[in-house]
Amino acid sequence: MDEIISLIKNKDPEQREFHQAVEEVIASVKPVLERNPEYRQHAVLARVTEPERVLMFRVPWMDDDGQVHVNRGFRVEMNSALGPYKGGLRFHPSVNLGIIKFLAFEQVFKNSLTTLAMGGGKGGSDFNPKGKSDDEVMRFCQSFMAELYRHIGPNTDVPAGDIGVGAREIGFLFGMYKKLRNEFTGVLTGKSLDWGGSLIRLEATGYGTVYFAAEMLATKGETLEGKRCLVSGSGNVAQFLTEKVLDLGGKVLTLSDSSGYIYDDEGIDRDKLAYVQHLKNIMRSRISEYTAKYPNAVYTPVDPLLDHNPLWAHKADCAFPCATQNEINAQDGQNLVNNGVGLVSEGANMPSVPDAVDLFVEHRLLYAPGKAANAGGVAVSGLEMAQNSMRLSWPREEVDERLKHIMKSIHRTCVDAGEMYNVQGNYVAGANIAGFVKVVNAMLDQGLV
Ligand code: NDP
Ligand code: 2IT
Repeated sequence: MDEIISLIKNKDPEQREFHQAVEEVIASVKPVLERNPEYRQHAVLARVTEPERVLMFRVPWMDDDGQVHVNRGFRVEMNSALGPYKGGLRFHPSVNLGIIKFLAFEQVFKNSLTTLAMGGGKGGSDFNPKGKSDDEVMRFCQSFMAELYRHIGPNTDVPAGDIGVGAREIGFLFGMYKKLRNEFTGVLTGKSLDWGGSLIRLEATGYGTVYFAAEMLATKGETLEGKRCLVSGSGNVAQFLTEKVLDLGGKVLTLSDSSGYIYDDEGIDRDKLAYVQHLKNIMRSRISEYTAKYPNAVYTPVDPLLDHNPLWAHKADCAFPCATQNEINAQDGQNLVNNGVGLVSEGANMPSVPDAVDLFVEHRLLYAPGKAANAGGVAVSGLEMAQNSMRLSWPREEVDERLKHIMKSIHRTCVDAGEMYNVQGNYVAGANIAGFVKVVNAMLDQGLV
């Protein structure tokens, strides 16, 4: 196992996030490899950590002043043992191959946990949609799809949204795919409801992360009622997570963006959440504007010199990181533990650094890693694919019931895998083991391909 990790590091030394994701999974599945010596002969670790295909392409586009720009596009088709490659597209200036590979790797095991037939992939670009006009975003999306369309399809690879890719971008991408292929198919998920989208997809990641938290609390005979919650981010996942925490009687104290965070001791209620949605989704403005309307709340800008994020240093019961990878560092993890936070459910992908994860496990927090807790988003994408195949759309209640059922089943699967390998209560090990075993067994069934 050490050999595989050093091989991966030597091959692509700059891909730190990918190394981090691989190291966590390998540490968890050690007992599985020891119990199943045939896995070694079949080199399952080497195979599962090498993408089936990596696409990297030039994306030229023209801004509103006629100036040409060039961005880099990516799609990592990581593993198709369980179904077509499935996973989101991220548009953010920080995007590089290492980040897309880590996200694609995580996606493989996440999708495996959903119970649906989906392989894993991820893509995106270092394009920054912030401050761009709708026309500029459209031209960028069209150029991106002018290359991507030849690699994807409803039975091959089905992208969706992630950071910086929402309904607007999915619309532009879908339109271009349809034009180039002359085909109206379910090649993307997260589509608008009028033309093939699924009810609840918009809400699914946030709702699912809270459903998973509720399942963990239930193992202790507790609920979210009255719990004080810290939430980071203010995008798609954070917004609908907040809504579901409110539905279940909890109180959300914080929201953030990459510039800073707001703390509202009275709690962010439904009216305040509607205002946040207006600010972020319609005005495309900053979370700092919250205090203009609600002056009792406090806005704190990000201080890059500080060794911790003060958002995670408030007294609370639960924490829901919903912004980005490695947003909870070791000091933040320690602050959460010191302040008596008993539950961390990750809406974002890999938001906690390994030292923070170790602290959560050591202190026996109810800690759900992203690949289990945030799987509701891709699960409802899977349900969108199913509805598209049938050319039907299910009512809201039905999709929500299926989502709840899937989150319950992921929770049970993690608990069972933990028990089978003597790591009771460790959802990281449980999720990695269960996700991994299903994928590698499918790979072995399908021969050396
Ligand atoms: P959005 O683009 O809707 O929102 C992202 C939020 O996170 C914004 O508030 C953004 O602030 C903040 N953010 C992004 N990058 C950074 C950064 N480097 N530092 C601090 N804050 C940052 O994305 P989503 O809500 O869809 O995604 C949030 C997380 O959830 C991601 O980790 C994503 O991978 C994960 N996820 C998303 C799913 C989905 O269905 N959408 C499914 C499963 C996981 P700002 O506006 O300043 O950039
Ligand atoms: O990280 C994720 O699971 C997503 N961004 C959603 C992927 C999807 O295909 O819906």
